[in-house]
Amino acid sequence: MRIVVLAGGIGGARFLRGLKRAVPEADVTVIGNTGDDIHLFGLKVCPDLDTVMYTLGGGINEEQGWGRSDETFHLKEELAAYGVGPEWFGLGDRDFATHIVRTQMLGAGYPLSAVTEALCDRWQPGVKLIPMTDDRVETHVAVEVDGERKAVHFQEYWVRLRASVPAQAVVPVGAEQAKPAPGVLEAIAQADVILFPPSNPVVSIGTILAVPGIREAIADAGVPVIGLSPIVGDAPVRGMADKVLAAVGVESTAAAVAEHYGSGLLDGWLVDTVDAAAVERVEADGIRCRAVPLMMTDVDASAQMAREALALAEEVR
Ligand code: GDP
Ligand code: FO1
Ligand code: CA
Repeated sequence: MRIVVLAGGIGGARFLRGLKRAVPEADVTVIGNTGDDIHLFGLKVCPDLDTVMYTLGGGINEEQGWGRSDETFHLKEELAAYGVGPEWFGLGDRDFATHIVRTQMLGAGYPLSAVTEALCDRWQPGVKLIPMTDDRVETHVAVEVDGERKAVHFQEYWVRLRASVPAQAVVPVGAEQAKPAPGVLEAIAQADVILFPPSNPVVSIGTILAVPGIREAIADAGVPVIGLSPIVGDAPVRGMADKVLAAVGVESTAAAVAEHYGSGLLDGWLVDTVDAAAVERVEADGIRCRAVPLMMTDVDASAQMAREALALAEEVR
């Protein structure tokens, strides 16, 4: 069975680790978010692609959920000694190597999809990992600081500002002109099921869906599209998804996120057992809904979530 998963960083990666335990890994194609990508120190950094690659390849910092295990920060410290920042973004020495290889290959003319494949040759994530696009897309967030409205890069909003100021708008700059990377539309067209893991609905899955052609291909695929809620008990399990949901006028509840995707896109939706009361509301919107445990406390729990998503897919098929 061919499974396509749209993934952000930590939420997507942890779900995929469970999915790999539930199905043959060769069946899985992951379309990764690149809206979080940022150029730092002349290097191209792709946080969400790397989080998926390191998590599935065994190189992730488990506690943090991003960056490399067994990491040191000498290079960052040396750069800071020259007064070269930003200091607010924690790039470690081991991680730097990934960005150097990526930037070098991009400079030599390889598209990001080919570079990602080359990096995955080392990490062997098992699944096929494709960036949503080879074109440059950068999520920017409109904020008001000291009475002045300005746009900041998503990473600056998320990491430096810690989403402490209200997001007035979230814009995937460049998305409108972007084309899906080679293999993206083909994987969707050939899929037997499409999954939205508990990734951020706005800045992860929303950004992937903003690449022209991807949303349409999913809606037209004619196969079950099943999502898992990243909102449990009316709050994100981790991170600040509530802040970017507010920017698009969506309340932070499992039901509201399902409605945000809509029955035109979503056939089934899993909410956590604490949100069982939401099932009726979601089903009234024409989306089949079940309440099951959705906390990815360990790989077994994530694998069980994956099985529940696939069972719901069979129910709506
Ligand atoms: P990011 O790019 O690193 O922010 O990761 P994603 O976009 O893939 O996922 C972020 C979302 O994962 C957040 O909104 C969290 O609420 C959600 N999340 C993290 N851990 C869990 C979990 O154990 N269960 C559920 N249901 N959601 C989770
Ligand atoms: N997240 C942080 O909260 N602080 C950091 O300093 C940070 C550095 C970082 C470096 C490489 C990388 O791949 C990811 C990194 N992240 C960091 C995580 C990442 O930027 C965010 O979790 C997501 O993009 C949010 O969606
Ligand atoms: Ca992300």
